[in-house]
Amino acid sequence: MNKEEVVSDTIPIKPMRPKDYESGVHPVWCAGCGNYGVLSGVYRALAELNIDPTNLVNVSGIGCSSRLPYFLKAYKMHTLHGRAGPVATGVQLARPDLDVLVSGGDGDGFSIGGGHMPHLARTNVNLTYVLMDNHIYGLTKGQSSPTSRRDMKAYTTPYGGIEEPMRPLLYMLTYGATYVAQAYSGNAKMCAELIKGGLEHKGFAYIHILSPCITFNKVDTADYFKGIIKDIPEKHDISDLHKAMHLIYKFKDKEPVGLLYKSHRPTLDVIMADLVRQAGGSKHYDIRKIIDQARP
Ligand SMILES: Cc1ncc(C[n+]2csc(CCOP(=O)(O)OP(=O)(O)O)c2C)c(N)n1
Ligand code: SF4
Repeated sequence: MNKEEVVSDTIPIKPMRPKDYESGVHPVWCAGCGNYGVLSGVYRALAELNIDPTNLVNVSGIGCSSRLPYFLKAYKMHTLHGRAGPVATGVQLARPDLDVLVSGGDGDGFSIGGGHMPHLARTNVNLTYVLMDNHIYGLTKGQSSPTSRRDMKAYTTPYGGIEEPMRPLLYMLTYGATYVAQAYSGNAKMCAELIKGGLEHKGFAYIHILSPCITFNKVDTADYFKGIIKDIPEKHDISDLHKAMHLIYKFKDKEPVGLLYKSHRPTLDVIMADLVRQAGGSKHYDIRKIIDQARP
């Protein structure tokens, strides 16, 4: 559907408050789960931008974190494990006028969904991806994930893991994401600020949120996460990709929190619209011209 064909509601909405984005469905997360801070950050970011819930689509995969859309007043899709990104890409291309938010976990995004991540970033699809990283598979009761530390003993790795954790921020920078940020879920204000920036950004915005699973990850606790985070210095140049990567290495065992990188290039929907224009595409296009190409 072309943007012109979309009948959009242009009536200004009343000033929204964070609680106006509550869906009425009570969160099913364990008391003390880090994801509450992320949800609160999402509510606040949306309120600050006064986003109309009828113009918002929240797509998730599978996992505890992927339950987030149920708690949010928006159009929503709870899809398949690892597939939120591609489904959200379809939503964004079909309706570029909507705000598209993806939410999911570390296993969802970087294990089963890991094949999609590079292409979300490199195509610069205009959506905001909030990934809740608890260094474990929560919903399936505590198996190690691609971000688990090697020595963590877990459900299927009782003697510790056999491989090193991956580095999500470095991956996303390498894949070409145009907005890369990290926060800790205990700081809902920072979550809100970075999610807001992601929603405002035209392009693929990736927000990595360290979010403790108090029930199954007894190693990477809230205190552990609090101890490893370190603010990105104010003087950091967010437009310099090399400096963003360098900062991650410079911080060594610390995790940088704040906005790491931001740049601009055409988004997938804009490139696709240009392609349609170049090809003379229109909904009135004579389909026989295409079929005739196959004439013997
Ligand atoms: C195709 C498929 N494989 C496996 C599962 C089982 N499964 C459900 S949730 C999940 C992982 C959850 O971990 P994560 O994505 O890190 O989210 P969390 O629950 O920790 O928020 C898995 C493997 C599934 N639902 N579908
Ligand atoms: S199992 Fe872990 S991630 Fe899932 S709701 Fe409970 S604390 Fe949160």
